[in-house]
Amino acid sequence: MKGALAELDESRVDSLTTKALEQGCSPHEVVERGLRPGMQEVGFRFERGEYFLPELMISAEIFNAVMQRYILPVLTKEQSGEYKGRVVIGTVRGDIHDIGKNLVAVMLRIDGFEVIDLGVDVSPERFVEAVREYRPDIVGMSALLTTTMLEMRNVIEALRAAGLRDSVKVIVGGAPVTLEFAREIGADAYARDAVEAVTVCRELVK
Ligand code: B1M
Repeated sequence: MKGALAELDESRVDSLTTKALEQGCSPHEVVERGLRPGMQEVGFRFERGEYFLPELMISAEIFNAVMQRYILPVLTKEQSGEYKGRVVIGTVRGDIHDIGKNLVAVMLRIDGFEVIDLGVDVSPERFVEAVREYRPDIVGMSALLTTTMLEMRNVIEALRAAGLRDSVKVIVGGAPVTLEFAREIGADAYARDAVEAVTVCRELVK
């Protein structure tokens, strides 16, 4: 699946996804062991100059299509009814990567969280405004660029300056983000992937 996605071969990704699900792989395994490594490989090819922006965009389209066709229908069947809390989530300023953030939002909704998705390229001011407006339990930030992950610190600072930092828990994630970085900027939590994000958010609202 990784190879098929890296080759941008949508019909093969389709058939391998179907096969994996039929053979009992969980949607999470399909994403984390097949699709996400495929996207990483596309990224490596981009770094090596073998792929360009159009290939990155095609990989994102294939990923989203497979999610819509196969993964989401299975995931939504697993929906839990119990309300767990409210999360405001967004990709930070300067960053338009949203696939990982969307996946985290979907998994949180399925687990019973109410999710307010602010979208991409979200400024610290917009995060602050949303915390005032929605009074969430948790603020979630995603970043995929080593440059934009630094915006996470600005959001936390802006929340502090607005006197709202103690009213919410902050969770951060995204490919370049680490637990050490999360600690350094004063976030409450970090998650490596969407499933871990759900487990961590459950802990944060306890
Ligand atoms: Co971009 N891009 N991209 N890109 N892109 C990366 C991130 C890159 C690593 C590729 C590479 O060079 N190897 C590289 C960043 C390098 C760096 O900063 N060190 C890069 C670059 C350079 C760029 C541009 C600058 C390229 C250019 O214009 N020259 C540009 C930047 C645009 C911008 O944001 N301002 C750009 C643009 C794009 C597209 C728009 C074409 C497209 C995104 C489309 C979209 O998102 N709608 C794109 C893509 C597709 C990628 C790669 C190939 C794939 C990203 C992805 O969707 N992965 C990516 C390579 C890579 O990831 N290694 C790359 C799949 C997804 C499921 O994983 O997002 O990691 P991920 O999410 C995971 C976890 O990280 C975690 O859970 C998710 C699910 O498991 N997670 C959280 C994410 N958010 C979380 C939040 C949480 C908790 C967990 O709590 C709140």
